[in-house]
Amino acid sequence: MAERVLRRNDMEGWTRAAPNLYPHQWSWDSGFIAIGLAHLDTARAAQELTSLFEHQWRNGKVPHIVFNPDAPPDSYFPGPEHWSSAGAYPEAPPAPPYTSCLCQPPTHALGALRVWELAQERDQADVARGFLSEIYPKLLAWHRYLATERDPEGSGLVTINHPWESGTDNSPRWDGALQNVEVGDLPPFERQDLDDVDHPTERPTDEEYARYLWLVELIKRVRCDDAELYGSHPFLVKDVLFSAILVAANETLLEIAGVVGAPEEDMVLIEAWISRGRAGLDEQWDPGLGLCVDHDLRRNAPLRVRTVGGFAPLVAGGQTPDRLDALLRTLYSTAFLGNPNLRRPLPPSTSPTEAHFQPRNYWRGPVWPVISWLLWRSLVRAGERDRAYDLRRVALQELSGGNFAEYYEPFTGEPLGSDDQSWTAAVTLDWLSYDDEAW
Ligand code: 9WN
Repeated sequence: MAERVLRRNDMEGWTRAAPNLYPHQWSWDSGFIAIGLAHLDTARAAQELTSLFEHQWRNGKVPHIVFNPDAPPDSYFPGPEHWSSAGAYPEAPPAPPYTSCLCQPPTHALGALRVWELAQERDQADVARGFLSEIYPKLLAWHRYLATERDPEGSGLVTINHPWESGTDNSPRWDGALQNVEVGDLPPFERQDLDDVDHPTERPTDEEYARYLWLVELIKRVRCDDAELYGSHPFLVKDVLFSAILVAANETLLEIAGVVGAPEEDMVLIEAWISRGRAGLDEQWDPGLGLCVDHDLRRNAPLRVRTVGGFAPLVAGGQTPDRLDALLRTLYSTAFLGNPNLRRPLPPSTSPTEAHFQPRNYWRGPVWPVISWLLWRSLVRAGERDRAYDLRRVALQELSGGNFAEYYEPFTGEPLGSDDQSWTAAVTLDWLSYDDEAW
């Protein structure tokens, strides 16, 4: 069934994130989708990433959406016309197809390495090696962009300009920082996303959307110039989960660099990014919460909320035994997997102990299978195989309903948001490939 979802969402060379709600190519979805496709077809999995990177900006940025020119008008808001000046930005590639001016967490190297690993099992190492040689310099340029333009302080932490860049759009992680954003003159807008869900409470509010659109407007006004944004933009946040995914992606890039025979200086650079990233995350550790927290650069204040983003150091790996213990204590506490009201011990996007927790609302409570997969992968890498095994088993139970939903209500297991979400199907395929007996 998971395979069928990916085939149905295949747009010949790239995959739409979902059949109705998301008819375009999303950046961090593609990294996960490549992992799923790697189980089905080496060349097609590789193509998922090469097609996305065809639209990489000149400064290395990978846009968060590549708009499908054939999608029906009004199928997604804000659609290509909203970003249409993107073709005119100095760093943007020629348009159409139009791209958004934002970016999302760098899951792409994780996808690329999985293509390589599985291709070897299928006797397709040559195809995959060719793909890695082609994608490696693009991945390096992408990670370099994040390490420089998005971290001029050299803190090891990536700065985001918009909640959409985090991928966890309306998480209460951003509530404090969004208070700095005063919405200016915005033309009236009509949302499309509410048509594709059962109830508007599953999606962000209109007030949140107004802020999102206003931030886009401000980014467009400075022609997406990151240095200018540093000076002027009201939403400037160090995102710990984004930064941790970059560390994980850099570890993977190091492996890819080895396969393609990259020069020694690249290895040294990538290793430095990894150490700097882990050190930056250390600085954001909040002993009271037992989690890592984001940092609002505008107010110079930590954003203290219990969300899955706080497990960033687990995702980044390489933690001391004490820090790993502290993270696991929080993960299995009543704030997360040990919460007695959960239908299944799967990580709610926001802790049910938080005042802002809402069990049906998008990133404010529901369980997202891709986030469970990320934590599962992190547990495996941390040597916590039994815990990882349990997480995967329980996640697959929830997915066996066959909806491949975007997210799930944590207390009932009800599928929410879009059905047939590509990245949900993709991580299902990856989980299914692990043999219970051999575990
Ligand atoms: C805005 C596609 C994307 C995911 C994001 C998720 C949601 C978009 C939206 O869908 O965001 O980018 O319109 O709500 O929050 O993580 O990449 O699946």
